[in-house]
Amino acid sequence: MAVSIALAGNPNSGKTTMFNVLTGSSQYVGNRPGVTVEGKVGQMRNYPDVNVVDLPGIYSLSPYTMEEVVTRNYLIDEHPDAIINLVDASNIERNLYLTTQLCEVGFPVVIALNMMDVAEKNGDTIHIDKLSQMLGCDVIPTSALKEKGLDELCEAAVHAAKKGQAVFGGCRFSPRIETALSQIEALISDTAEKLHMRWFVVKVFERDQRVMESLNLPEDRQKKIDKIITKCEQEFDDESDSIIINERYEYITALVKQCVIRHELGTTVSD
Ligand code: GDP
Ligand code: MG
Ligand code: K
Repeated sequence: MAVSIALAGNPNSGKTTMFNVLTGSSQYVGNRPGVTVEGKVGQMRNYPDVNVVDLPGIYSLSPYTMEEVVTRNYLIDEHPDAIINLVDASNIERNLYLTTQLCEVGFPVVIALNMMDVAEKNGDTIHIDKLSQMLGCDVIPTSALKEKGLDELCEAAVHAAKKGQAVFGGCRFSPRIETALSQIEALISDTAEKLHMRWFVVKVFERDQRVMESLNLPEDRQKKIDKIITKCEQEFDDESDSIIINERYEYITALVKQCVIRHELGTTVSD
């Protein structure tokens, strides 16, 4: 059976350009957001048994836009063998917000750190090994436009897909939130698919209605879960989904501080 590898990333991170160079297709490339709504499929160059799927551009795996829902459903229902997450190297903080979520879904993830030509022109230095180590997945510098890094990317992605080792990464949240997440996990662990457990647990904490419905939990468990979440919300004086958003950004800020040196500052981003 063919291996399938999905391209996921923010709008304008270069997914369609990458899809075209990896598959020899000529899909429309442009600056319009949301151009790609249905995932297009093509064969990976040099790998006849590998399919590449171009997913819609998204900023988050929340359920608020059609693109987000298409991508979520594709990941959870169709089970790609690996995800190539396109990250715009010249806009790394914003792009990593989605990365932290993709790393929670449970598939092997390889990051194509794209637009490296732009980052280099800006004089930025990105410590690839450190970034890879902190995120727990391979990071391959690429330029889809200049066709750089493509062989390395294909090799890493195919290797990850065939090895099938999921990334159980993403952020570590604060201890209080991790405690609540463990309590939720205990209440859904016999219903939610093990592969996607981290994803389900975080989504339940965020009170994601679609995920709650898909789990079809008995009422007493729903009540217990609600109590766990409400307690955190009271302690943090914030809604659960914004607690998660804030902690993701804190995590990314710390990560970028260690991995990216901006030219114009000559020092790390936050100094
Ligand atoms: P998508 O929205 O993620 O599918 O992104 P597109 O493939 O449509 O690309 C958005 C824009 O970025 C287009 O103008 C591309 O030519 C350009 N682009 C894509 N990859 C690169 C790259 O690696 N370097 C540079 N400089 N531009 C790129
Ligand atoms: Mg596109
Ligand atoms: K686009």
